[in-house]
Amino acid sequence: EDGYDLWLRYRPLEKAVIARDVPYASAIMAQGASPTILAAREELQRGLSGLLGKRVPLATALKSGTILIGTPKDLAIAKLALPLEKAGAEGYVIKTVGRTTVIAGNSDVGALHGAFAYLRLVQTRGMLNSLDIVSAPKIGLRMLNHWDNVDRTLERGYSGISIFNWWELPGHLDPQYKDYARANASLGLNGTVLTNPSGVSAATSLETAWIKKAAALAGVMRPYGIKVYLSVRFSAPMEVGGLKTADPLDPQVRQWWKDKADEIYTLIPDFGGFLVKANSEGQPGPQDYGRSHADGANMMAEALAPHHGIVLWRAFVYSPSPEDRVKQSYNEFKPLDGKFLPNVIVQSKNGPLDFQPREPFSPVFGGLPNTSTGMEFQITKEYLGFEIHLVYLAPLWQEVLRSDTFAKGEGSTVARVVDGSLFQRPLSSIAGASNIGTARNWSGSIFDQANWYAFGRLAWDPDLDSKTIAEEWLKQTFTADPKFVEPVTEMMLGSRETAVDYMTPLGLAHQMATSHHYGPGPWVDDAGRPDWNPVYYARADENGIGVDRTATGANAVSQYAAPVAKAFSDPKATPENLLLWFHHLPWSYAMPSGGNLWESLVHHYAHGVNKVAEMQTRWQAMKPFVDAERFQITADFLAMQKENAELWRDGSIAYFQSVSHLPLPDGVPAPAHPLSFYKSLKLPFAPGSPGRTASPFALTG
Ligand code: BDP
Repeated sequence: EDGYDLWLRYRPLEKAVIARDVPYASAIMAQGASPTILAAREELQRGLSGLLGKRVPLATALKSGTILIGTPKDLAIAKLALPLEKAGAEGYVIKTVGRTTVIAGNSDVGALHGAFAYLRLVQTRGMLNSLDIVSAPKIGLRMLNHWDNVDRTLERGYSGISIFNWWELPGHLDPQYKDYARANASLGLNGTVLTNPSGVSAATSLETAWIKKAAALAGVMRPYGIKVYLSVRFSAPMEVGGLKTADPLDPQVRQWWKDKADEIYTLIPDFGGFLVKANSEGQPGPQDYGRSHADGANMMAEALAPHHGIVLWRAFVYSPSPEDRVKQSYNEFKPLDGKFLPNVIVQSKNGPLDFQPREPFSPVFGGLPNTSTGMEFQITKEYLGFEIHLVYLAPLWQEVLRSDTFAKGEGSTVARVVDGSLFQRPLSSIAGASNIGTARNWSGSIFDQANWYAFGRLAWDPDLDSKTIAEEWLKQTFTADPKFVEPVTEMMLGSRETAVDYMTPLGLAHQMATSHHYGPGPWVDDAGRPDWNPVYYARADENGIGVDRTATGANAVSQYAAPVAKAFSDPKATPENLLLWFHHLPWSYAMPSGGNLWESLVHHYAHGVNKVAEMQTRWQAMKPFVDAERFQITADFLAMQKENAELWRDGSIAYFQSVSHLPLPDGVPAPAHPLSFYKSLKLPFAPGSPGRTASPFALTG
């Protein structure tokens, strides 16, 4: 098996489970003939036939064991008095009525989501005899953000090239597009941004010929309830429209965006809207004309509003400035709170810096009560070992979503900001920077499929638990045998902390080598800008390490609500895993968990490597449960991860020891090589390395 089937494998269940399930799934009756209902029927038939090991027929009359799917437009469903009022526009009810299973939504897409949920239930070996399920998504817009360039290179992508073959579009629709839509719909995702917000792709894709290509993709996504969005470049009126300016207050510019929006909606009537990266990392934006982010966003919002389109305006902005980089996004957007039109969402990365293995939550969440604030996670693991390292990201996302902003007192979690309920916002959204490419297994590695899966599941319900999600994914992707599922779930759950340990323990961040971000580079101090340098984020010297972000330093703590600020201001109250993010402390600082700071730091690196070795051993023991191909790629990658983790450990220890001049704690072996060796390491073939890609994005620190 090569992994192409993802979690929609539908291989036959165990014989006993089949015997148990067959009486409840003997035929499928779909009410309605829309493309969406037909897609749901097709999926049910394909899924059940595979799982039950024999073709499940379509039926036109209800019999014992029939699965009935549709909406209350159908009288048979309407008269069942299902609790559909709790299912919302996109959710579903699954209910056993006598010997019939009814899968219903208020809309066809709701029913489709129900079909996928039902198949998940069957695949995870749930009981089918007395179902009574109601589910509705908690977040309105649930989308992937592709950082795919129109030349098909992927920014920060490690899984081949873009699946969107712009050259062949719109003439040829690759069958993979439909499988992509199926996979996303199975998670309940309802949007996809097709193009990269950085670089010229975001202008090119607004040319008429490219809009037609996007329209063809929209046609494939539509039955699956997925709207397409485009990234747009702020200067597009000049690049595409030939205007002399992109000033958002210029009437001609405003007209250009209106005309462009009208054109797009003529070709894509259900187009979702625009994603914008402006005045960030060299991208053009309203500030080039002395205007604010609100001026820029509102201009686009006005153009999209007649068509019910949305502007997703990224909050990831920072510029060379003496101000602490992690404060800049909040500083920029806080004064604009309440100034955005209703169809604007300010989309912030989860942390105030940049998709690090661990950061505190961004103070933008909770800080903008009068602005719809969307979440942006990174599914592609730019800072977490690319496709090579086995790192299950759900625990990271869950940690963020469950963080309490205290914006309206205790319980004001990030999840409640993002789902719009805390501030009663009209719009809510969550986006994941995609890890999908042309690799046969989609994500580059098998275990990175779990990150796509987990993102989608958390987007539907941010309160889901990472353990539940891991178990679901494993059962559908490999086997339901507890001898496999239990140890591998445990391995997945620990994998993120392991990466934190060998890369950036105790609240360190951005210690990655320049530009590609794969290996260690804590010594780097010569990047293009101070805030692209790892030394900026560790501030290590012979006295200590860490960044003082309390009132005596950069005062980033002041951006959080009082109880949070108070905790982060005190090293004793700051979670140990964020200690050096907020505090500069002496090497001799006594750690609550034992030992001093220096010893603790070194131990974390060593522990991380040991944990990777444990993952390797554990995976070897799983050989009997996994097919050869998927077993081998995972084993190979774990071996590569181990080597890389050792480099992280030894390179980091060698560097910090050169600064602290302290002896290594007992039992920790000295780095295998002198510091100069680690400094000399180059990764010329790492994706994203300078010279390796023709893509137009600017590589950053
Ligand atoms: C950084 C990446 C860069 C992206 C940027 C962004 O290194 O490639 O363009 O984030 O999110 O982490 O815009």
